[in-house]
This record gives sequence, structure tokens and C-alpha cells, in this order.
Amino acid sequence: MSCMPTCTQLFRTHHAVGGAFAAALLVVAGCCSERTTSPTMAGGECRIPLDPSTIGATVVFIRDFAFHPSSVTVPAGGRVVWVNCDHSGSDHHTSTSDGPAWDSGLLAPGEVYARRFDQAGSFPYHCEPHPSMTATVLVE
Ligand SMILES: [Cu+2]
Repeated sequence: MSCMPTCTQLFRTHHAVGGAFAAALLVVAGCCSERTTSPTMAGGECRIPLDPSTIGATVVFIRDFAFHPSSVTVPAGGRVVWVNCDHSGSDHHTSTSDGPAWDSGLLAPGEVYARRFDQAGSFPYHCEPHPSMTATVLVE
């Protein structure tokens, strides 16, 4: 089967000059009628399912006890996807609104949480187990 392998978006994280995180997105084109049931991790890569909740979404990587990037801006109606890119076997993280808006619950390495933001505003959030992990979603 030529088109069976990866109906996933493949993300790689790497350090750009200056230490800022940069993300390169590689969409594996082809047959994406089947969604992968569980994201997998290999090496430093995160895979997330390519489905209606993740296509076109802004991605926040969770890695090394931080959200990358720490601030994202999306248009009203836009979606944000968090993916725990920590190494297999390491800590679980959450994306939890400082207000009552959302709580991903614990995300194991490789797990993904997607949310749509319909209202404009600034939405600070944190990681429940690690309160020093903080970041913001700006909705315009
Ligand atoms: Cu955390």
C-alpha cells in the first residue's frame, strides 16, 4: 500500500540561532481518510493526528517544562493544539486556563489536546502539575 504510512502532521522542534524554539511543519500529503488513533513519538519528533481538530490549528509544543511558543495569537474561531513533546516516560503536563475556560487534563508524552477559541481576548494558562509553566493564547 503506497499510502498507508503516516496520515499525521510531523513536527520537529529544534533550537534556532539565539535559542528560540522554531517549529517546522511537514504535512504528509496523500491519503488521509484514516486518522491515526494515537500519536506516536520517535526521537525528537512529535506526531499528531491529522483530523478536523488539528488541521490548520496553531500548535504549542510542551517540552522541557515549558510551552513553546509561550504566546500564540489566533483569530477568533481559530484552534490551538497542544502536544506533549516530552520524551516518552517523562512527565505528564496539562494546558489549563487560569480562568474557567478549559482544562486539558493530564497529557502523556505524545498526547494532544485541541481547543477552539471563539471569543477575542487574552487567555493565560498554565500546567497543573508544574505551576511555573505558564503561557498565553491571544485571540484577535
Ligand atoms: Cu507541566
